[in-house]
Amino acid sequence: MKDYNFKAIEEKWQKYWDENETFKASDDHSKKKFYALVEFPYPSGHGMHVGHIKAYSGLEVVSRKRRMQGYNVLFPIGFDAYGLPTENTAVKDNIHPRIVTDRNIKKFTGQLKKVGFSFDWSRVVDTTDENYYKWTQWIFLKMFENGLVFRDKTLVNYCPSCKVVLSNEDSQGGKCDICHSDIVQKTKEVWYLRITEYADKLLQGLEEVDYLPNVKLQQQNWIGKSTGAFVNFKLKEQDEQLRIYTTRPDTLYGVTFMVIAPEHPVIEKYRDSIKNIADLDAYKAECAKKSEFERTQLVKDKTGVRIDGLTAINPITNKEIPIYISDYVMMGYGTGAIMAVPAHDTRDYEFAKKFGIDIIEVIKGGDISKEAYTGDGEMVNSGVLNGITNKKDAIARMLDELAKLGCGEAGVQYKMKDWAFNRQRYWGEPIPIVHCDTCGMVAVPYDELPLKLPPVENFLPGTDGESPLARIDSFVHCKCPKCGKDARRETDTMPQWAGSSWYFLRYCDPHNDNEFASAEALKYWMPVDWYNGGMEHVTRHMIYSRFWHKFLYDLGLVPTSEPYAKRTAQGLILGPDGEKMSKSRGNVIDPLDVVNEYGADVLRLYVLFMGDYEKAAPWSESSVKGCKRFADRIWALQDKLTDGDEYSEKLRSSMHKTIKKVTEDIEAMKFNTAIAAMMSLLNEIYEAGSITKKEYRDLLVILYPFAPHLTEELYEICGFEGKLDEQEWVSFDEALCVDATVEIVVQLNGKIKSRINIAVDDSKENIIAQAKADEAVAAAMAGKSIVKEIYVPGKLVNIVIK
Ligand code: ANZ
Ligand code: ZN
Repeated sequence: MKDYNFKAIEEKWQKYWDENETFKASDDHSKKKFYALVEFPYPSGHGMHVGHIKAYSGLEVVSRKRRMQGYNVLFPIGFDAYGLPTENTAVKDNIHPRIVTDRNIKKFTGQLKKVGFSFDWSRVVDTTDENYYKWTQWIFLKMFENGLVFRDKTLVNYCPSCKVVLSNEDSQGGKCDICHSDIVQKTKEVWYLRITEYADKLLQGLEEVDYLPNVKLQQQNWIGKSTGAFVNFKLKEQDEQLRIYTTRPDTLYGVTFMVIAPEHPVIEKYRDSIKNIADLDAYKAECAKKSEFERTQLVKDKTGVRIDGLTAINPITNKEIPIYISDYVMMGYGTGAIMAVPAHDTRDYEFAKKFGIDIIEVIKGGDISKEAYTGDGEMVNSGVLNGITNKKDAIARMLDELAKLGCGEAGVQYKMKDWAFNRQRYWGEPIPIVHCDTCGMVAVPYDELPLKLPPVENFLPGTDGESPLARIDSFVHCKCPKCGKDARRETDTMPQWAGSSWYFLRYCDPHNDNEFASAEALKYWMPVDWYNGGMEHVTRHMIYSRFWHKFLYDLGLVPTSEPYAKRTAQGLILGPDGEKMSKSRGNVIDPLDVVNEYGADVLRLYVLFMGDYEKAAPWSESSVKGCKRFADRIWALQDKLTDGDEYSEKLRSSMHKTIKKVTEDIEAMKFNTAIAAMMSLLNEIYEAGSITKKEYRDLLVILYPFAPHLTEELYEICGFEGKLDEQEWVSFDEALCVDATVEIVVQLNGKIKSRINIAVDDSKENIIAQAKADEAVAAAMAGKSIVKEIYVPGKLVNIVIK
């Protein structure tokens, strides 16, 4: 037997797969297809992380198995390459981001190949490639044409020292990530995509897909649909209505005050008639310093200021009620104004207690002298609603009433906001819009796409938060595509989420110059059958891409309404210390170190063996060594090989059971138990002392998706027919997988005395007789009389003695 020289073996097979394009998806659309998608990496300068390996290894195993099961498998990879780290390296080292990106992609490609992933390397996409972002711009223009793109003012995080607009991630804790000075909020006009128009479709679509329950839940919460009513409250002093959003119109009789967000425009509008405007201004200035999280999530005393000079009238009772401003009401949700019902809303209750406002009970069931009652019950003090005993009927009745009075109607609200779609940096897709004084915003004509990123000398953002593109006169100055007059080009670029919003479509037909993908290719490959990725991407990325896909579906450009039929997620790999891996902790494991020391097959086995696939698990060097030992022992089986095209008597049942377990566990992503089953089969083989050719061959087949290099090599060494990757998946006989015998315990007065093997289908009498005949049991029973005999099938015999 030769030594297990994993380095040479892995190199040999990687070269073979590369040269033969073994994993290239076929264009034969008559075959049954399987499209497995993993989240394409951002090619950072640090190279691959072990997290990438775990994320890709799951569907890697499924894909290899599916090919053996006769599917035409599409398992593509690409690079999500626009983004800040690359740009920051470019600025720091004064190298063009294109060069940095190419260098990083090369590094990632080499690393991915070294792990032996069976990606289709002929379909690699790079979001920063002109032939790719041309279509990102094209889809954006389609959205623009269809009214889904607009401009609006927003507050952005701005660093007055660096003079740049920062993302939330780059300005955590209110400090600039680059220079650590205080961030200020600055008003800026930016681009938005009207994703809220798709809120209902995004919600409803979740009913047709097979996502992990937690993935669905997170998306539902992100969309955050709320059903309620809009109600208009008249102002006493002005000819004006204050509109509120409530989920509880049934509590209108209990409204004793109103609260509006400190930024509510009504304050500016009636500035001159508000007597305490200085107090309001001061309160508002305090609020501007706080984040939404600080305002709404932190437990703290309620604060606020009553508006002196504006009074509201409850439309149902016609009573006058005071209006306050308070930071617990947000301008960005509903209408930025609420009707407050202190008896039945906890926040309103705290506020009323602090400010000495009336609390009127309208639902029976609690004790409002102690706290707000938020449960259901009989309506009281509520005019037309009195006597109704449940929320649903009371709401319906109140909606009728509001309609009659003409002061309110049912409505829905979403937590999800429109998507701020812009960056003021260089390394992103240019937004293909021209500003013309006469025509307004004009789309760059489709035949001028891609609108290329111009070469620049200096990638640093411009002052006042302008993109570096704003400094390039030849880019900015252009003619209006509509009227031909002088115009200015938009200089913002798209956010990092743009390119990943449709990459799964490009994989279907990546080299198409005329369309983002042909209808035929899309019809065959879509939807993605199985998408696996991180839990951190199930809201933003997945919602954004489902939105783009649904938009294209509405235009008739993609064949399915949902892009992903199934979605799973892997758990994090923690450092050996059980903490999140990070540079500063010094607990980062480099996957390439593991490949060099133990081999790619061992790395692959280990990341799948380390625990439940979807749970977090710490790195364990000793367990890596355990996987290496397993690989070594598989290799050494060559020496135990005997002729025989059948399973041996001894191993037959174990072979069938293991094949069944591996076959089923892969589908359920229970990779760890699949590997454990092969490990225990291996132990049995060593106990048996030999292995037939047929047994070895079939073991190599089921181990192949996990450890493809090792198994391909052994398959060749043993002289089996063809190449392993061309073989069919092995089948098992269900009848031979049932346990014939099982071990049960024998107890005397409830204490375990012995264990015996019984035939599962044996009679109760025989089994009890067998138990009593056991040496240890018989000895302990000598001279005692039997009170009772109990048999729990397949588990135990208990004999009660005196
Ligand atoms: C009266 C009321 C009575 C309310 C009651 C609740 C309970 P969701 O489910 O999240 O949609 N609200 C409305 N707009 C708000 C804003 N901009 N900032 C803070 N709070 C706001 O919650 C809707 C409820 O949150 C609304 O229903 C309103 O208070 C409050 F017994 O109106 B409710
Ligand atoms: Zn024009």
